[in-house]
Amino acid sequence: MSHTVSSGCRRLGASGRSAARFAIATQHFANKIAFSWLVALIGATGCSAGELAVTVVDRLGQGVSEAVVTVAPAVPRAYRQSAATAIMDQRDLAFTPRVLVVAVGTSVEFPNNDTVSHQVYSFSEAKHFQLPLYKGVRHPPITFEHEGLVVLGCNIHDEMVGYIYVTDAPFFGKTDSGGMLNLQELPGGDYRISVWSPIIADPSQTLIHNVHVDQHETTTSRIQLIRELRARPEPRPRRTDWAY
Ligand SMILES: [Cu+2]
Repeated sequence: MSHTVSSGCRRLGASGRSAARFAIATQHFANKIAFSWLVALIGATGCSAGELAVTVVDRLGQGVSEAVVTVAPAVPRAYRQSAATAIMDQRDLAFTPRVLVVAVGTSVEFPNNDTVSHQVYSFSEAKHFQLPLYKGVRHPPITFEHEGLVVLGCNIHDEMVGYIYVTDAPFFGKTDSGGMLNLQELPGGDYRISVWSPIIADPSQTLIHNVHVDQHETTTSRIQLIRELRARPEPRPRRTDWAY
């Protein structure tokens, strides 16, 4: 992994404020990037924050897409997260998106826009729930109050698997098709980057990297995996405690 810092201060001003609002709005739709209200406030004050560009590459240097990247201050500090909503749809006998990353406290809808009924469940420690067989009639959203990985299954279609990564980190998102994620408006300081994906096989301790973000700068961090990607995603936990 390497870190570099480029010079130059991107003027935030009005465009920065719209970017922050846009980022908050995208949380509702694509869950690409999340910002706390605090960070939005800092963005509104002008050029006082830095950017962090993270790239996740495999052993051959190819970008790894749809990897979850979370960035938290090395020294924990309080961030007030906004109450957010997100969507984990079901289409063509699959969860869409396959991987969703949300802040602790986010409510997630499971609308089922498929042509068949699904019975979605999770047995993960971070959240146990089950949505009785449904199609058309929506269940109320499920709120994820605890940090951790929630692995989704469907009781009808065993091949369906999806992941909700619930984080209390103030900055997070998923890498794009080139393995890149840009996070904006980070207050300067030391941060801890964590990476997760159902197809990444590296031990979790090697997927944590420390980085220093300077105000007014763009810091880049390239994280190269040491193991080959999994051919199949990590399996979901066995249904050992079916209690519904
Ligand atoms: Cu199903």
